[in-house]
Amino acid sequence: MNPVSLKRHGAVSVITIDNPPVNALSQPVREGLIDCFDAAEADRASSAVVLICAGRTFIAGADIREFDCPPEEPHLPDVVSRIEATAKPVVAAIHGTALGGGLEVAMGCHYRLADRDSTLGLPEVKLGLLPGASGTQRLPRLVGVERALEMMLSGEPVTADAALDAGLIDKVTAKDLLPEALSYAREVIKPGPRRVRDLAVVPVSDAVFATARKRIAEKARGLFSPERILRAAELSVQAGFDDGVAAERRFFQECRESPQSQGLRHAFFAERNAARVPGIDKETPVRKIESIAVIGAGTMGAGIACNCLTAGFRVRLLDKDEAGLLRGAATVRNLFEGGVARGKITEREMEASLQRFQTAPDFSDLSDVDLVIEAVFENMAIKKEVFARLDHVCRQGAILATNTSTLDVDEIAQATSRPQDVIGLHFFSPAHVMRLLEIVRGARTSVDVLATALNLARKLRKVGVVAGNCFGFVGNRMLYSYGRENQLLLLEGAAPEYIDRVLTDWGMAMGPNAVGDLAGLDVGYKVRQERKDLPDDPRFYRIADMLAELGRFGQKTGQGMYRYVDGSREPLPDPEVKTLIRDEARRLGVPQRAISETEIIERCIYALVTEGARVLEDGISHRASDIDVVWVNGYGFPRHRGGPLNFADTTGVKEVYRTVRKFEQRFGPEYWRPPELLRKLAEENGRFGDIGL
Ligand code: 3H9
Repeated sequence: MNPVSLKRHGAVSVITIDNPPVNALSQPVREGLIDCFDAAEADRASSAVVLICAGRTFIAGADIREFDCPPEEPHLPDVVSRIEATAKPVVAAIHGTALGGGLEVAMGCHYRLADRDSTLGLPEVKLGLLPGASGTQRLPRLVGVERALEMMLSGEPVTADAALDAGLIDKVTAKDLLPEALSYAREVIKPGPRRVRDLAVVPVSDAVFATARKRIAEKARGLFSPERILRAAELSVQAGFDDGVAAERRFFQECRESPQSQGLRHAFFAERNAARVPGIDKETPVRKIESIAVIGAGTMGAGIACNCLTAGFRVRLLDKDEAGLLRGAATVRNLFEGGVARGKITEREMEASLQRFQTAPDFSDLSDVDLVIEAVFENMAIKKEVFARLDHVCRQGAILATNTSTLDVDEIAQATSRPQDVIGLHFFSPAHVMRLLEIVRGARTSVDVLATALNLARKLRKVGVVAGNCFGFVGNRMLYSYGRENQLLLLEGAAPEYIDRVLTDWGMAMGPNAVGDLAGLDVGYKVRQERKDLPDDPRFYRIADMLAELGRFGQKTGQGMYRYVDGSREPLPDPEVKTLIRDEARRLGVPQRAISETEIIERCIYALVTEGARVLEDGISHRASDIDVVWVNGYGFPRHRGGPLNFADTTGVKEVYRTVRKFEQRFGPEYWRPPELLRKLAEENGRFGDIGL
């Protein structure tokens, strides 16, 4: 079926795009638009044109899937020019989201009318691109350079009302869109076409660009497309429209071919694929969740409570004593007040959320809740005790979730008489901010509980990724390998700040040593103390253990891998730690040496890749891209590299395998024996992205 159709309503031609799910501008849509505009232009009985979309949204952009294939005609910039060249007035009728190429098409139209609930934006930067269908030249003409830069560099959409204020659109309506658009089209027959390309750009001082450049250097360090967006915006002032568009086209092609855009596009689709879980579809029943109890009022519990309240749930918070409960309730309020102070929510929204919040003095208060999320201390005995009590008090059919980050979900489930209702919901700290929710499926977790958890993730505005049950699931299991290499590198002579600098330059949000201090070195220490299956290697996490035993827990004690002064969070290198490491290396017979940046990156990142391969081999993840989603959203892995396994694919699995073999020979097989899957992919010239579902 042709995704673009033309029908005349009296004197107005209506061109409708119907290309579900989001009316992306795939090749047949572009071709259909040219054909329909030609036909509408030729129709003597038609005096104006309305461009509208069927389904849930106006055009949400170019078809991102096509960016991996050779471009096919007609190209989008030509389609936009064709629309603008129409001799009759053209009205874009916008609902849902007009994004990227979608907004560029709308800006090619002569008039723009939007539904009050719609949003408009140029999010290309989030895909490592820049608006490539004249958006960089049209937006500054409509809203001014400063506002255009803000929208293009943040990629954040604006509301219809804000777009109207800014001059991006001409009219907002709360009524039925098509009749409103028809009436608007009849109104503009007289004034006729009005072309954005003919508008002058209001000149701005150089300081505007200098400020934007500074912001990019701070906030988008190492990213490829923001600088090109800026350059294109400069050209909107310095060059004529056609020259600006020609330059934008060149920049767009450079961006499209860049590894960064490939990584960001991979991350986009990986997040959407994560919701596809074998055995679960639209027909799978889900349980109703309206009220949630959170057990454990520490930082994590309070963050989870805040997240659930924001999503509209009723929340009860429980802790072991009154003091803990009061502290937890105060933390929840503080988190909301912080949101108000930063302009993220209004005072009214905060009050509305807090109205749904209660503290629960006792387990018996949990008898009617739909879901319990346990966030108590990471200790199996304590967790089992909590679950046994929950089993006793909760209604049948309530979902019992544990926020454990490492422990065996099946063992916890065995403390109840209803293991089918038990699941892991692993939140990441701060829970009201971090986007990842690792959903751990126990051996007996029922399918409807899993489907409900996936729904819950969406409601909490998180990406839910399903993982099987094993130590640390996907994220923390892999973190162990990454952290192990960091710890060995310390003994071998790389300073904490050197390792952290190399890995953050590579793109990690924080270095592993700064992360350890932030999370608390006592936390990992206690987990290792409980584990029975650690390698028999005196070097294994040795430095972290020593620091924890010295009471150097990190930021909270003012000393850890780094030192901190006057309550500041800035990590300062600590000569005492260097001496401690050097002495311990000597004691253990580990020679210290100069270590290259490449070695640090390869050892830390390939440790992630090899463990990721094992996670796949063991069936803990359904597909490689789920692992990527976990690392990008929960562990600060650079999004523009797509995730550890996408990074392996772009480096070449063969190349990764060769290096892992080299490490095996040099450092021994215990940590570096290549997983079978890695060997097989390397031999077959395969990619992680091709395996799984
Ligand atoms: C661009 O326009 C470049 C131009 O400047 C220049 C070109 C020359 N393409 O997110 P959802 C799929 S760059 C292909 O779950 P929601 C998505 O994969 C583009 N597919 O729904 C999913 O598929 P599936 C600039 C797309 O309601 C399904 O649609 N535009 C595209 O939560 C539903 O998506 C953007 O960056 C696409 N453009 O959110 C906008 N968009 O069901 C990207 C979506 O098989 N899109 N799909 O998994 C979004 O931000 C959200 O999808 C949107 C809807 C807000 C529209």
